[in-house]
Amino acid sequence: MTDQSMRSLLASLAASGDLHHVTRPVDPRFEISAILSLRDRGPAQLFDSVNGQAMPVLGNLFVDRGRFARAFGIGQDDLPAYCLAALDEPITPRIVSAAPVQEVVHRGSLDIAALLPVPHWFERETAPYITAGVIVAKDPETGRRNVSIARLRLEGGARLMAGIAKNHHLYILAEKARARGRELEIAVAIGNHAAILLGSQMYVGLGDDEFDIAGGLLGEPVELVKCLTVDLEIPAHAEIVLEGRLKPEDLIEEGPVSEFPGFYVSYGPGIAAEISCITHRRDAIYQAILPGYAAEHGLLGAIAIETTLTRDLRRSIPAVRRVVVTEGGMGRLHAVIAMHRPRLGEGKRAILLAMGLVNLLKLVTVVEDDVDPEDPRQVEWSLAARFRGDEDLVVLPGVKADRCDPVHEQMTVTKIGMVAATRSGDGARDSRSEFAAAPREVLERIRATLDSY
Ligand SMILES: Cc1cc2nc3c(=O)[nH]c(=O)nc-3n(C[C@H](O)[C@H](O)[C@H](O)COP(=O)(O)O)c2cc1C
Ligand SMILES: [Mn+2]
Repeated sequence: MTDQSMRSLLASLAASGDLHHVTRPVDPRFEISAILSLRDRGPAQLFDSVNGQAMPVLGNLFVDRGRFARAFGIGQDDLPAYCLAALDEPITPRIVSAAPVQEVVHRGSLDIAALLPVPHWFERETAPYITAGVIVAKDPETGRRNVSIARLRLEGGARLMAGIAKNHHLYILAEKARARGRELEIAVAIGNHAAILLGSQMYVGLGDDEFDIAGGLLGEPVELVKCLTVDLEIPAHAEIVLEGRLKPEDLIEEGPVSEFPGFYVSYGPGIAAEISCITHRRDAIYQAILPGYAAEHGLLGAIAIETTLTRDLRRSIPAVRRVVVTEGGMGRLHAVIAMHRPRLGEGKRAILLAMGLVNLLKLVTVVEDDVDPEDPRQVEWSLAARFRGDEDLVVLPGVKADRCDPVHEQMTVTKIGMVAATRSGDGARDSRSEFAAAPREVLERIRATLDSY
């Protein structure tokens, strides 16, 4: 059986020197934020000593694709196929009766800020935010489970505030509860295996349980345990769980909050939540995800978009091999689609389909699969080598935008597509698709023995 906690990954990172212990005491107010952003690409950071707090804080855990591959026990090249397989073969969770996450139980009048070392991230944000909280809820109509992340701001005592986008399922569930004059039970799991975090981000339908995808990623059912004060189940191997209710009639003005483009935004009012119980492991580690324009925040969304989009594009256009949502594009707005010998016009078709399927995408570049779509240099090389501005460019002004797009006007944006592919027609290859190289057999022989030279 797999270790369904985040701890075997921590042990593996420690063994390879990819886990840095910050032993010097840090202030949860801005200091953790500063250290994580200054070390955004390096080893995971474990803050052993947080002022005024008993629990350590872990940050920058999933800052590159290799970390996800390591968590799944696979090679990094296999990650895209591995994620696709999980989407195609979801596994239903299993309920267990005892769980490490319920070793310690706090009930009664709770002060979240005293129990958990929640960082205050940025200067103009008015309070600390829980950023790695995976929120479980059930549809008041159908009883179907939903799992997703929304940042939760500390409002004092047992109160929180969630700013949820109106198109997200969790918002739709809260609306359904409000229409029935009810509150929406939630459980928030902090400190999770990669499968749970990534599963929570997958673009699946309303009514699809993201824990099924997480099970696919684990290769076995996610073990869930029943909550103590709400009728929900949460990952048994998480570090910390908060149980409570969203109160859809109780709105709190959010004010400035950081968003993935890196700027502050003001979305208006968020929904209040009241926490009734906190449980955690005896030696719990508080996981934090640096929000804003940061590697981990970007990558969680990027891999999820890539996986669902690859599946959906391939259903209509088999020549699609890979989709990469780029880091410079904030892990949300720009994608590269690698296609195998696209027919004339097929690249443009993939662009239109991708933009239609994922509202966030506004710059999509098609390359051929003889280049690595993960490498920005090779993508630019493709533009230099294969893109003709007069014919291979698609410009679509006035398309509906996501609320997060930094340049949207009245929620619309200009979308751009570029096809950087050779013109092969039906089978005939352009001479400019043939790379100059030594004979294949020589290359292969030397490659196999290169270390001896
Ligand atoms: C670190 C992190 C923080 C996020 N914070 C929020 C948030 O505050 N509000 C929100 O609406 N979505 C947020 N998201 C995005 C949602 O979790 C994501 O779009 C998810 O797929 C929504 O799922 P749902 O439609 O099932 O609710 C965040 C994602 C990550 C990775
Ligand atoms: Mn959902």
